[in-house]
Amino acid sequence: MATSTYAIAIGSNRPGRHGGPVAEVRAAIAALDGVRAVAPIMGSAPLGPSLRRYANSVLLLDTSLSPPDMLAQLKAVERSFGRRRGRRWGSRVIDLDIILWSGGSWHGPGLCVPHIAFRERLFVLRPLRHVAPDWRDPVSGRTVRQLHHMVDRARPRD
Ligand code: A4P
Ligand code: MG
Repeated sequence: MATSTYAIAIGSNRPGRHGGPVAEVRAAIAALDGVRAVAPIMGSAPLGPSLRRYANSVLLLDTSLSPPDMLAQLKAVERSFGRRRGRRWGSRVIDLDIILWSGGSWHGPGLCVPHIAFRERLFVLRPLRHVAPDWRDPVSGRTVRQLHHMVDRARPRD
């Protein structure tokens, strides 16, 4: 029985056994249960030391899993995709982060929801806006549309 909804961010900037980053993102979407909406897969410049471009998306899924159990399932998918522990922000076949949870906030060992950095990240907010523009961040009180607008406006333009 579905009791809550999660917004999950997906990122890849390394080829794996499914193909290039876009194929890895597609395969991760297919590996998750309860998926109800998927944003377009978007290319983005890397934030951090990695030089490889990312493929990013966001999906909404309905589930009865608690946040720690949801995270455990995401980590199991990451492992099955061959992700290895390495340098923080290093290249990765697949990265799955919990961005928002319909239950609001969750703070526990190794898990913080909403994701602490999502409000500043265009590579999360752009796809998130496609699937959940009206979802209100329980911490700032702003909608995803408003958060996206703020970051997009502050972005340097050439
Ligand atoms: N953790 C705590 N809260 C959460 C949450 N809400 N969702 C803990 C998922 N995990 C959460 O994450 C480290 C630990 O954070 C987890 O073990 C979990 O217990 P990780 O995914 O294992 O390691 P990481 O991804 O290397 O570190 P981190 O800090 O999550 O990196 P980010 O912030 O995910 O950044 N540039 C572009 N363009 N696109 C990207 O997708 N991604 C990153 C990774 C950097 N630059 C990028 C992109
Ligand atoms: Mg992560």
